[in-house]
Amino acid sequence: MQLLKKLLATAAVTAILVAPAASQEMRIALVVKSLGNSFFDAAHRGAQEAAEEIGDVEVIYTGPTAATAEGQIEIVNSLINQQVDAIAISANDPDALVPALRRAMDRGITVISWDSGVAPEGRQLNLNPSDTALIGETIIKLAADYLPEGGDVAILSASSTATNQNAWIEAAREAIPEKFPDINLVTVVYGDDDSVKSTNEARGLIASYPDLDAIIAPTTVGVVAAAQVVTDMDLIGQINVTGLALPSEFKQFIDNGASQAVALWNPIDLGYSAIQIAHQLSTGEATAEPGATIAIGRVGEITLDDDNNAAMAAPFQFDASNIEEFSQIY
Ligand code: RAM
Repeated sequence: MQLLKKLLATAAVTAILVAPAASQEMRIALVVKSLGNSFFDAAHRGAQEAAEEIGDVEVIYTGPTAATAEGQIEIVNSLINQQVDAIAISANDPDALVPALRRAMDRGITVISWDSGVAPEGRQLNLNPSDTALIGETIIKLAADYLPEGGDVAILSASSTATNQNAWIEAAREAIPEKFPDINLVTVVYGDDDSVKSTNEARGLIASYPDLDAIIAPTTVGVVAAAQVVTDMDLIGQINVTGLALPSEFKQFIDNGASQAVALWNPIDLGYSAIQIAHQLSTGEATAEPGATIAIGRVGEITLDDDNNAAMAAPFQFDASNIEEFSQIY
C-alpha cells in the first residue's frame, strides 16, 4: 500500500512536470451594447476573421440583453475575474464604464473602445467607425437630399447615453444651420436599440408631429422599427425613413419605398479592426499614444489623435441601385 502510494505520488509529480505548458491563447472579449443586434453579429464575424488570421486568439463575444451601462459593468467585472487579456467594448455610456474599465487596466488587461467610445481615462484607445462630424452631416443630408423645399425631421436614436449616437446628433445639430438651413429638426427621441421601444417611439413621433417629412434613425435597430411603422401605417411616400442601416436587414424598406436611401460603414471591418488593435496593444507590438500609427491587417492603418481616438472609413450610401449587392455581405 505504502509502495503504491509512493508510486502514485511519483506518477503525479511526473505528470505535473511533463504536462504541456498552459495554452498561450490570447483571450479578447468583444463586449457589445446588447446581444441580438445584427450589426454587432456582423462585427463579431469580422472579429472571428481577425482571430483566425492572427492565430492563438479566442474571441469572447458578450454583451447584456438590454443596452445599458449597468449590464456592461457586470460583464466587465466578470471578465476581470476570468483574467481575459483584452477587452474591446462598444459602450452604452462614456463615463459609467470608466471605474470598471480602470480596474481592468490596473490588472494588466488591455482596454479599447470601438463603435461607441469610452472617455479617455477608461480606455487606451478608441476606434470610431468614421469621422464624427462627417456622420452627423451625412444623416441630415440623407433626409435633405429628398426634401428640396426643406421640411420637418425628427431623430429616433438609440439609448440616451450612447456615446456614438450622441456625438453624431450633436454634429448633426451643428451642421444644420450652415449646410441645411431649410431642415427643421423638431425633436430627438430614444428607442434604446430595442425594437419594441423604438416602434413605440416612432409611433409617438408620428402622433405628435403630423407634418413630419422624415424620421432619421442613426441606429440599425431604430431605422428598421421606424420603417416598419411607416409601412404599417400606410405612410410610404409621406414620411421618408433614413439613417444608419444594415443593408441585409433594411433592403425590404428600400424595396417598398419606405426609405429612399440610408448609409453605414462596414461592420465586419470594424470588428476585425477592433481585434487586430486589441491584440497588438496586448502583445506590445503597438502602443496607444498620440500620433501613433497602427497597421490593421487587410483594412489598412489608423493614426491616433491627441486623445488616442482613431477613425476608419467614410460612411457608404445605399439606395435602390446597390442595396441588393450589399445586403449579401452585411
Ligand atoms: C446600432 C448600434 C451601434 C451603431 C449602429 C449604427 O446597431 O447603436 O452602436 O453603430 O446602430
